[in-house]
Amino acid sequence: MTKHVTRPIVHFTPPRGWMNDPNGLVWYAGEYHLFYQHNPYDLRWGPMHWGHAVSTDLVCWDHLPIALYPDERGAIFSGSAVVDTHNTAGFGAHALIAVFTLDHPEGQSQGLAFSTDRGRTWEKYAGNPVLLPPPGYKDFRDPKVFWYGTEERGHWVMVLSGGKEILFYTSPDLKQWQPSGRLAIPRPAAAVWETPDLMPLPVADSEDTRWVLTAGVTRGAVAGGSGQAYVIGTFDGLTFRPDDARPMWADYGPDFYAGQSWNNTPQDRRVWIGWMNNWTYAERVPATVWRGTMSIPRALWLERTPRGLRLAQAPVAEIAQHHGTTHRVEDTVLKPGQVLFLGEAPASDTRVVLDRAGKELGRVGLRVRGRAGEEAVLAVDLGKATIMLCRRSADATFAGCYAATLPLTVPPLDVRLVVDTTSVEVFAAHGTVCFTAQIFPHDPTLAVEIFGEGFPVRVVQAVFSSLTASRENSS
Ligand code: DQQ
Repeated sequence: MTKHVTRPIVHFTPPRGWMNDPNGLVWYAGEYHLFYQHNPYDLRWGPMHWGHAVSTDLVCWDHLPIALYPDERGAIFSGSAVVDTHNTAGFGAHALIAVFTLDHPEGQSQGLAFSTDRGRTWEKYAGNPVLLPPPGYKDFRDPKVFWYGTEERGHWVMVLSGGKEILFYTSPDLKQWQPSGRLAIPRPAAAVWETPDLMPLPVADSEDTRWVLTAGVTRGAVAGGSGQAYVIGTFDGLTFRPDDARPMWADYGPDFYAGQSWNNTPQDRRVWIGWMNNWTYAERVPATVWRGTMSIPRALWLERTPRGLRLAQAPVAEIAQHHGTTHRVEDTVLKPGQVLFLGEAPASDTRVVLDRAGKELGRVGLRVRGRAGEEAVLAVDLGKATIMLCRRSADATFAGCYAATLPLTVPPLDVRLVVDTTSVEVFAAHGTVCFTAQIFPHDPTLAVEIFGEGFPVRVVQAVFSSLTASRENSS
């Protein structure tokens, strides 16, 4: 018997069929475009198409017809999209151009498609493929393309996966590409890199900007299976040089993969989104009509910490427009064993600031509780500055504990928790430690509460807001 699955309220899901990686993220003429790896015929991965949706606020999405279908050159694997403001490619000024991998039994190559009607219809470039792999490269996929330089003077940059390496190319017109660098980042045994992205990010409380290279690793990630890594460094328009080649984890939970950021966003705001899943079990996640959910879109920046620079993330500010009932608690001391109920809803956004209540540092946690006893528990040891998310489930596939060390001096500690019917996303310590995990409660009404252990803890502030349904996601 197939279990009923409730659609998330503020997270993107496809109308039907299978979805994996986000693709072609670009803002144009007031709309955020979200394309995605899509098999419309099945609830499993298969012949890859690009599904398509648009949004004006990154939370409410309107589904559009499938943008790209497989053809004789191959299935349409992951890639990106740009606005060709100055018509460098010759498809028209301000054309939207998608750059994607053509996956064919004979090999992987890169192709183009363009749209001159705000992304409503797409035409594949007759000269595809535009880029073939160097000899010996079987993995050659997931091109992230962006414009480097000033609006008048610059070039296109492509960063893509070469399996064990990240490869860099440049182009004047998106059609002719020259290799400009390659980088081997240490990776778990037998894993390959996928879906890289490269972006400048501001350092909080400074005028500084650093470049960050992100990529997914297919196996052996911090929470097991696939996961999302990053390195910080410099980029000269040709190639990226890491400060320290050892990758760090963008998310310590099991369910954030193939993260990609939007091109061309107003005010250069950097926002990314990930596929909220793990290749270890993605095809076994409970499903009826559709399978696959995106993370909440997240703003990105860098934080200086005693352990060095760290990637920081927060749900996009637009999520606040979807706050419903709000419950606020100010300055309360939580005794050991005490539970502070904050609220109950299928979807919620909780912000908490915790501090010491005396000399001794207690343990404190946030519990997400389903009505049939399911739990996801975030536990923080303020003394050891460690944090752990545990999800319990009747199905061992979706159960486990995931841990991290907080890079900032705590307390005080800030935690943000976004819950949405089948998922929990945690943003702790100024967003420097994130956890994303799917959960599968029988009843999607989920309570959020704070509990203390060991010694008293001060809840400086706790604000719980239910999240209200968006137009299409709730249908
Ligand atoms: N998914 C795509 C590939 C990519 C992988 C195929 C990552 O392009 O490398 O669906 O999840």
